[in-house]
Amino acid sequence: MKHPNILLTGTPGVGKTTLGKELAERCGLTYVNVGELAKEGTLYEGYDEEYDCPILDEDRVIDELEDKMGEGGVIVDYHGCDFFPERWFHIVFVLRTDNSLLYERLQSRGYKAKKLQDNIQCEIFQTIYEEAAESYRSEIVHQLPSNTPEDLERNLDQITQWIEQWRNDNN
Ligand code: DAT
Repeated sequence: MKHPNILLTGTPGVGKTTLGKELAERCGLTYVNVGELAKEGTLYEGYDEEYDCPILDEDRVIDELEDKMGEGGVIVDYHGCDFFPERWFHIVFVLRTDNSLLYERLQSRGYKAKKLQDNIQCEIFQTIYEEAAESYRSEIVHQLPSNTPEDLERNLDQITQWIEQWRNDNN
């Protein structure tokens, strides 16, 4: 494998898509948004009435991505992380955003009361960070602040450096 696979995870609205797309462009990697992938391929196994959204068919998502992940150089973006094979990723970043900022971002995205509250709680209880910590070796799980454009720039620089180092070490 010539290029590493990277997982970007965290509560909806923390900035995974923004970071992932820019990172892919700068580093010549492939960006995969699992939510979009599922929508395009209708990779669902039912409908969640409480949350008013389709339920991801995790097995089919894994089947769909397996070959690509085997080649390396993929940045995966999803607001969950416990169902991916652990072996897929060389590093995992959990993006974190302060509640007040996240609230504004989700509100301007049009999230209504319950969905808004649930996602803010998800961030307060660091649900995704704990999910990542339970699913991957602690050495490869890193939290990144994602509050400001400066944070975004710093994250891009740091991850770009890490990718270059990985390429030097593995080629
Ligand atoms: P996600 O993919 O995690 O749902 P996103 O990339 O769509 O999040 O970002 C949500 C909104 O927040 C979007 O309007 C862009 C903005 N944003 C992302 N990262 C940011 C940052 N570091 N500073 C300020 N705004 C940011």
